Amino acid sequence: MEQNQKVGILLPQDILDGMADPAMRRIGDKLLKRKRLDMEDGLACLETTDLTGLGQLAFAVRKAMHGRKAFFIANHHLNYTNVCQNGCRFCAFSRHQGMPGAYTLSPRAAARRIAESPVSDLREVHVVGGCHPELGLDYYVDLLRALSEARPGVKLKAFTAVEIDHISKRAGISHGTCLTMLKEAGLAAMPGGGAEVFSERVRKALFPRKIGGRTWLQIHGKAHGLNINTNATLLFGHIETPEERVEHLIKLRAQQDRTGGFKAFIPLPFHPENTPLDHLPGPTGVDILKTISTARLILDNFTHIKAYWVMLGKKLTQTALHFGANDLEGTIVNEEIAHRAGARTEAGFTLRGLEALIREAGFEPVQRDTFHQPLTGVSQDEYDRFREHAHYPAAGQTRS
Ligand code: V47
Ligand code: SF4
Repeated sequence: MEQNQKVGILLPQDILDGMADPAMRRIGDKLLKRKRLDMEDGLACLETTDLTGLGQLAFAVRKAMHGRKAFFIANHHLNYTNVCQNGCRFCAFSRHQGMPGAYTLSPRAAARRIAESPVSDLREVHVVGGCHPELGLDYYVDLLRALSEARPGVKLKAFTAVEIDHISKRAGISHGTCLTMLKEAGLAAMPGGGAEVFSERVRKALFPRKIGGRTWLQIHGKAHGLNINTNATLLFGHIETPEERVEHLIKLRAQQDRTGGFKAFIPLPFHPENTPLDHLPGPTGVDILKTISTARLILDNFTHIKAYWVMLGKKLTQTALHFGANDLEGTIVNEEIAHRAGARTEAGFTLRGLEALIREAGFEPVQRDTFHQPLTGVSQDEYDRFREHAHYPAAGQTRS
């Protein structure tokens, strides 16, 4: 489906008439008329007590776009360093240089890890790390080159806009030059992390050393101009208000109208453990589902909404497929960021495990590539041949 193309949805009038919340009926009417939702609609979605009504609306949109397909990818998450100078208050992953537990992988060690990845048919490496105060442009170029050589043909979805800004500043070059050089070294796409919430109030309180929303959006726009597809995220369920959440979604939608290169949106529920915000409870399951549905409805120009199983857990991920999500991210292998902050999910899933998760939820699994193209030629027989257990064993913490 083309970006910026609003889909016609099927919502029988009796279903709309039966919805308990008049706001959900009004929004359903707008969707049928292909009208764009606004701040008031977004707030009504987040604040409704009619979770099933909201879910029906989001499911109708998801069904019109993707039928019962649910996408996933054979990928490996690699965090090359946890050393970071930003000290965001919601982060349990980063360490200051020299602190116990701080690590930085050499490009060779990172490449070895990917060469030895247990994912049988690896398609993508998701590469992110902290803003290291000493690594130079050469390190990032060498890292991408080493990873490309480790598993030729595998696509590198690398570096958030926060890292791009950091690398550019340290090298004294523009974002555009930095992205061009990294693209030449093998960067195929960019992940959506680092967006947090585009609210200056929240930024000042929780992550004052990180780039603001305007710069984050500019960098993604620049990447889109260079034919680098990117993703977008929202970190929610901490101190942000419902207005700030909806404003974030509306800003992403406006950027997508301008530059069109976003592939997927991933809502990230805040995990408080081991962070300075561990007194906060994190969002409830209902809030997570509402946020996924609201994103599906507001982001009419985003094709894919990911239910990130690492942060949602298996059961809520399966439910999220009924509330607007159509993608699960991937096999991942060894997730660190959410697990340091208390995620109780497995570190990774096998292809078979993801496929089973999707089927159990009543959907049709479709393996995809980094650019969200469905892969053909991966038959049920091939999955069966892998004969893997559903999860990878928890990886050790050894670093070089
Ligand atoms: O940038 C950090 C967030 C992001 C916490 O683009 C936290 O395909 C919750 O962006 N609780 C990393 N969230 C994850 C991410 C991502 C994951 C999967 C796929 C893609 C994609 C992107 O996680 C960080 C930050 O925004 N984060 N700490 C925490 N305590
Ligand atoms: Fe650093 Fe990212 Fe953690 Fe912020 S969220 S402290 S930028 S690693």
